[in-house]
Amino acid sequence: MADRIEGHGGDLIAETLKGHGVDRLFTLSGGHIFPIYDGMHTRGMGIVDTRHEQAAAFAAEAHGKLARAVGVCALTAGPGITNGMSAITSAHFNGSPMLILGGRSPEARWGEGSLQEMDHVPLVNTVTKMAETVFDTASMAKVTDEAFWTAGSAHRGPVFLDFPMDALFSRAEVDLPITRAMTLAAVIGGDVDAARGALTESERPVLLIGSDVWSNRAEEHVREFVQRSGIPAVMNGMGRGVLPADHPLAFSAARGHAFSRADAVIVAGTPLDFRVGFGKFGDARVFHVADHESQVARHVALTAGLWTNSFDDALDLLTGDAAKDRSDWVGELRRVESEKRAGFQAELHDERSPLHPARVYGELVPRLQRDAVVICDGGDFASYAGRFVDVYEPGGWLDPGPYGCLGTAPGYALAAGLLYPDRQIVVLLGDGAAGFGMGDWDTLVRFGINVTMVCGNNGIWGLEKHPMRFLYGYDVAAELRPETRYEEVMRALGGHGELVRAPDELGPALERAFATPGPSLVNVLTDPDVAYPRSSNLA
Ligand SMILES: Cc1ncc(C[n+]2csc(CCOP(=O)(O)OP(=O)(O)O)c2C)c(N)n1
Ligand SMILES: [Mg+2]
Repeated sequence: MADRIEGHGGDLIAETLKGHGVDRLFTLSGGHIFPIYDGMHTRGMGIVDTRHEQAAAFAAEAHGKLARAVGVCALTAGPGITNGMSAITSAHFNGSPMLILGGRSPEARWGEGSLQEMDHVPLVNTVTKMAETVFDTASMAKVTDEAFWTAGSAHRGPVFLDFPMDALFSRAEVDLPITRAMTLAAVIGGDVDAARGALTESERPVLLIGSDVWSNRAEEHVREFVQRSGIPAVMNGMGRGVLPADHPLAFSAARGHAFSRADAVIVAGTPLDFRVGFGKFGDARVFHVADHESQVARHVALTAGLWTNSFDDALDLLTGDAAKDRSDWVGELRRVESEKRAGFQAELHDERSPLHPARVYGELVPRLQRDAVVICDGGDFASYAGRFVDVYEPGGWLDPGPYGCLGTAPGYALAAGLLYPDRQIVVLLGDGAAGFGMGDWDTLVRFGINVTMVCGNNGIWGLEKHPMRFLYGYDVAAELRPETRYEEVMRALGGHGELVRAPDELGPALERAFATPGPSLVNVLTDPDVAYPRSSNLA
């Protein structure tokens, strides 16, 4: 990287990003951001253009989650940025490192009514770690560098910059910011005294491993900790796969039992939100270990709240050195896990047509590779994925996270496919969710993304229809058209499509989809009367 550079604003931004190892930009075209394209294009950096800014922004978010490096998108002024808002907000809720480069109408005419003249910073302020308009061309490299570091350091999240068009097209000569390496000494903050050795005597501890274990690159250390301590673990979000699903101390179906019987629950790297019963685990003592002070729960009476850049050191602090035999507890959980899994078998092999949604997983799961990347986008159909899909490698599971935004799939698949052209990438897609992003199936075709989308087509917004009927005895606004031919849409856009009406058609259709390069959609007609057996409170 040159020490000094002369160029337009886009050159300065692109050169800074290149210095940080960025090699692709997700975007949808707009004149306000042409210099950013020019800066990246002339440096041989990839420009991945989508059909809707939500896909560009979700792709940047997913790149951040998967690669554990800041994902970058450029969104044009006004509607480009508002179209990206849901993905920016998802990145905020998910702690995904992401940099949004926004266009902005020219400063010299501000107030005169230029096209898309809008002040974006107040809009994005509440869901970003940093949001700034860079008025001065000569500052663009330096502020981009600062934004990059801010997005990528714990607790990670989205950072927004926009650039007035006149400043972005102008030229400057500047020193390039020096790229710093991030080496931090291990630090543990919070209730350190209350935590020290607190688990030494615990009979029935459970560890919940969440996304920030993965995003802080602590998966190997946490795996070793589990091995050392013998403490059984459950996983959520990007924490799935930190222990392979077939590890003797990994549990999923027994999770409810584990939380209700535990005498201590250690939650590492995920908020104590609705996904974990808001952090109420019966009488268990609760320990929360986060990657930043701001992330430690305040709504739960914690025995100890810790923040750290070294999850395994914090966990070691809790357990102390003494090894304890907890084989009875682990045996109890294994029995429950096996019973629950045996109880799933009937629906996994259900013979009905249209299919029981669980049968889709009965066919799919045995065909998943160990390092498959599984992406969930939908209501009930996606919830079944959480129950039935076993993850064996961390970074192999992408759900929308606590913001629960439908429509993530095309952007998430785009990022995953570009990162891992040789891995199996599978999207579990509700038919309602499909409608949010069909235009970007075209993007998946254009970029040759090897993804198999399996659409659970029940003809309804199932996760809304069933609860509404339960509450009111009727439902409105919950119908979709039955048997919509989503696979024909995929074919029309240049991908591969299959329709499945009966269970025995599904396996061969999946095999053909996996074998076909580029995107495929397997449209599986599923029984609208089956509702996911939900036990958790969402609100
Ligand atoms: C952007 C957005 N809009 C609305 C919702 C509310 N919502 C949650 S699940 C759901 C139904 C999803 O239907 P579908 O994708 O067909 O899956 P199904 O439940 O039928 O399996 C809706 C509308 C949401 N989560 N996100
Ligand atoms: Mg549906």
